[in-house]
Amino acid sequence: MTRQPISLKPHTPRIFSGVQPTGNLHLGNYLGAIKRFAELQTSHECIYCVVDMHAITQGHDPLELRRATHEVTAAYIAAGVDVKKHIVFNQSQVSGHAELAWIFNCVARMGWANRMTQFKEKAGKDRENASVGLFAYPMLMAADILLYRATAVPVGEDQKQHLELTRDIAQKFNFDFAERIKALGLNSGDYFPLTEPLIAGPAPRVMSLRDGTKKMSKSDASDYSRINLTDDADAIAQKVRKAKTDPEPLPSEAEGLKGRPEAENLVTLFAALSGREAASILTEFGGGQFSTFKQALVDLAVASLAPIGDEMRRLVADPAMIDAVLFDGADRARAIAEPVMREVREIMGFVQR
Ligand code: AQP
Repeated sequence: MTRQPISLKPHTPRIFSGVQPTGNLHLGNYLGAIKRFAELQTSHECIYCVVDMHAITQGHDPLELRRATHEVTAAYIAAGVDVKKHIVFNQSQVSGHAELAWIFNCVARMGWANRMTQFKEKAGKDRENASVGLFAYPMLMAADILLYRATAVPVGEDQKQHLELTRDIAQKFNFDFAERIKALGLNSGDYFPLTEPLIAGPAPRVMSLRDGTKKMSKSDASDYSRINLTDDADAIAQKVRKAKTDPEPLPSEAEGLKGRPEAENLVTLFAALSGREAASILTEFGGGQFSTFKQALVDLAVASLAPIGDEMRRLVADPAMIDAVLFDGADRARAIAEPVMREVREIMGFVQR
């Protein structure tokens, strides 16, 4: 049987990104990732995944996983992602993710994976008891991205190290199998692209409302540490009012925020939600009481998030519609992934029909 060589064209600009369905979607997930998903869809071909296989690395409740998968999908749509033009699906429906992850487990080195700070943070002191899946998480993430040969990935700053590992894996794969890639008439030496991290926007790292040195996180025990996308106006108001600050009034210039992580975080949130520069916000609120600034932040956060929360609630009330989006997205994702997997199997020397 003659095989068609894949295109020798440069890689098509393609975005891939994902969010774990692990509950409590928050303002950090929105500003660092989901909001940007919608912005990038006018200039790129986009694939947005609900990474449910990542969500089982630390134990999970199956019914909650389903609910959260619907909720993340609803968040994508509510933020403005066009599911007809772009692809939205859940990872476990496309088996190429797991298959390519295994190959990458064999490409990546233990030393590389051992350096991942997220594993260290999540495994904590009880490393021996962490799942092998949690350790292998970055290789699955590399597979998520490279299965579609994505050229760029919009993420929050916390994912920077994993993206560097993705580039290392792509580079090693391209190098280790360069002869074979060439012999098969596939791209010469750059079968997988070196994916660019898109860590940009006004809030690539939103911090906890209770501790300005920790990132806002889904798994923080305190619900007061984060603003959830589904929080109502009262909850948002309470959380912002209780947000930790220091005794000083806000400075009049950005320089004055140095060493004041909580104040800096609130100003960053204001800037990201309003589209204004920190300098102009401090000109308006500098020297005044935190309470005045916080009330303005409440009004802004409620005005920005209430329509998204309302739309998410409306969408999750129709699970059949959400499933239809995910099924259709998975079909289209598979159509891109399967030819790539066929070539990868060929590169690896696996026998296939
Ligand atoms: N605080 C944050 N600021 C900016 N971006 C953030 N992201 C997460 N937290 C912040 C970005 O959101 C996207 C989806 O994240 P995820 O759910 O896949 O993974 P995560 O980093 O584990 O999310 P959490 O909320 O931080 O969960 P836990 O509590 O499990 O650690 C990613 O692009 C991420 O960068």
